[in-house]
Amino acid sequence: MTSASTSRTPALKHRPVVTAGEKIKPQQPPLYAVILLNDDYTPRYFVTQILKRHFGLDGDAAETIMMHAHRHGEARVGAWQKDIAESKIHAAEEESREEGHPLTFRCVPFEP
Ligand code: TYC
Repeated sequence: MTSASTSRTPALKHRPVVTAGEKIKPQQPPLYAVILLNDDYTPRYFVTQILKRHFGLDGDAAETIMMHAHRHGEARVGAWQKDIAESKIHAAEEESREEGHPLTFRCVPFEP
Protein backbone atom coordinates (compact mmCIF):
# COMPACT_ATOMS: atom_id res chain seq x y z
CA MET A 1 0.00 0.00 0.00
CA THR A 2 1.33 3.48 -0.85
CA SER A 3 1.67 6.29 1.67
CA ALA A 4 -0.95 8.30 -0.28
CA SER A 5 -3.65 5.69 0.26
CA THR A 6 -3.02 5.53 4.02
CA SER A 7 -2.82 9.31 4.55
CA ARG A 8 -5.41 10.88 6.88
CA THR A 9 -5.57 13.96 4.64
CA PRO A 10 -8.50 13.67 2.21
CA ALA A 11 -7.58 13.98 -1.47
CA LEU A 12 -8.28 17.50 -2.77
CA LYS A 13 -9.61 17.97 -6.27
CA HIS A 14 -7.82 21.32 -6.64
CA ARG A 15 -4.84 21.25 -4.30
CA PRO A 16 -3.73 24.85 -3.66
CA VAL A 17 -0.12 25.63 -4.62
CA VAL A 18 1.43 27.49 -1.72
CA THR A 19 5.01 28.65 -1.35
CA ALA A 20 6.74 29.11 2.01
CA GLY A 21 5.59 32.20 3.90
CA GLU A 22 2.63 32.80 1.59
CA LYS A 23 -0.80 33.34 3.19
CA ILE A 24 -3.50 30.90 2.04
CA LYS A 25 -6.42 32.69 0.41
CA PRO A 26 -9.67 30.74 -0.02
CA GLN A 27 -10.31 30.31 -3.77
CA GLN A 28 -13.76 31.41 -4.92
CA PRO A 29 -15.20 29.71 -8.01
CA PRO A 30 -15.56 32.10 -10.96
CA LEU A 31 -18.92 33.80 -11.46
CA TYR A 32 -21.01 33.83 -14.62
CA ALA A 33 -23.45 36.59 -15.54
CA VAL A 34 -26.94 35.68 -16.73
CA ILE A 35 -27.97 37.95 -19.62
CA LEU A 36 -31.65 38.42 -20.56
CA LEU A 37 -32.22 38.88 -24.31
CA ASN A 38 -35.07 40.92 -25.78
CA ASP A 39 -37.46 39.45 -28.34
CA ASP A 40 -40.55 40.76 -30.11
CA TYR A 41 -43.01 38.15 -28.81
CA THR A 42 -42.75 37.36 -25.09
CA PRO A 43 -45.23 39.50 -23.09
CA ARG A 44 -43.62 41.95 -20.67
CA TYR A 45 -45.58 40.68 -17.67
CA PHE A 46 -44.37 37.13 -18.38
CA VAL A 47 -40.70 38.20 -18.50
CA THR A 48 -41.14 39.94 -15.14
CA GLN A 49 -42.78 36.83 -13.63
CA ILE A 50 -39.93 34.61 -14.87
CA LEU A 51 -37.29 36.95 -13.41
CA LYS A 52 -39.07 36.91 -10.02
CA ARG A 53 -39.67 33.15 -9.99
CA HIS A 54 -36.32 31.88 -11.25
CA PHE A 55 -33.77 34.56 -10.35
CA GLY A 56 -34.98 35.71 -6.92
CA LEU A 57 -35.74 39.30 -7.93
CA ASP A 58 -38.41 41.47 -6.32
CA GLY A 59 -41.07 43.08 -8.50
CA ASP A 60 -39.30 46.43 -8.94
CA ALA A 61 -35.93 44.90 -9.87
CA ALA A 62 -37.59 42.43 -12.27
CA GLU A 63 -39.53 45.24 -13.98
CA THR A 64 -36.42 47.45 -14.28
CA ILE A 65 -34.31 44.63 -15.79
CA MET A 66 -37.13 43.57 -18.14
CA MET A 67 -37.54 47.17 -19.40
CA HIS A 68 -33.75 47.55 -19.84
CA ALA A 69 -33.70 44.45 -22.09
CA HIS A 70 -36.83 45.69 -23.92
CA ARG A 71 -35.18 49.06 -24.68
CA HIS A 72 -31.53 48.09 -25.14
CA GLY A 73 -31.70 44.50 -26.44
CA GLU A 74 -30.27 42.80 -23.37
CA ALA A 75 -29.84 43.20 -19.62
CA ARG A 76 -27.71 41.61 -16.90
CA VAL A 77 -29.90 39.69 -14.45
CA GLY A 78 -27.24 38.71 -11.90
CA ALA A 79 -24.15 36.53 -11.40
CA TRP A 80 -23.82 33.00 -10.03
CA GLN A 81 -21.47 30.02 -10.16
CA LYS A 82 -21.59 28.50 -13.65
CA ASP A 83 -23.67 25.40 -12.83
CA ILE A 84 -26.19 27.46 -10.85
CA ALA A 85 -26.49 30.10 -13.61
CA GLU A 86 -26.99 27.37 -16.24
CA SER A 87 -29.63 25.55 -14.24
CA LYS A 88 -31.58 28.78 -13.61
CA ILE A 89 -31.48 29.52 -17.35
CA HIS A 90 -32.59 25.98 -18.17
CA ALA A 91 -35.58 26.18 -15.79
CA ALA A 92 -36.58 29.69 -16.96
CA GLU A 93 -36.38 28.79 -20.67
CA GLU A 94 -38.21 25.50 -20.09
CA GLU A 95 -41.13 27.30 -18.43
CA SER A 96 -41.12 29.89 -21.24
CA ARG A 97 -41.29 27.18 -23.93
CA GLU A 98 -44.10 25.40 -22.07
CA GLU A 99 -46.05 28.67 -22.28
CA GLY A 100 -45.17 29.11 -25.96
CA HIS A 101 -42.70 32.02 -25.53
CA PRO A 102 -39.21 32.30 -27.09
CA LEU A 103 -37.63 34.05 -24.05
CA THR A 104 -33.87 33.43 -24.09
CA PHE A 105 -30.91 33.97 -21.75
CA ARG A 106 -27.14 33.79 -22.18
CA CYS A 107 -24.46 32.85 -19.63
CA VAL A 108 -21.10 34.68 -19.92
CA PRO A 109 -18.05 35.01 -17.67
CA PHE A 110 -18.75 37.78 -15.14
CA GLU A 111 -16.77 41.00 -15.62
CA PRO A 112 -17.36 43.34 -12.67
N1 TYC B 1 -40.06 43.13 -26.25
C1 TYC B 1 -41.14 42.33 -25.65
C2 TYC B 1 -42.47 42.91 -26.04
O1 TYC B 1 -42.55 44.05 -26.49
C3 TYC B 1 -41.02 42.27 -24.12
C4 TYC B 1 -39.71 41.69 -23.68
C5 TYC B 1 -38.92 42.38 -22.76
C6 TYC B 1 -39.29 40.45 -24.18
C7 TYC B 1 -37.69 41.86 -22.36
C8 TYC B 1 -38.07 39.91 -23.76
O2 TYC B 1 -36.08 40.12 -22.44
C9 TYC B 1 -37.28 40.62 -22.86
N2 TYC B 1 -43.54 42.16 -25.82
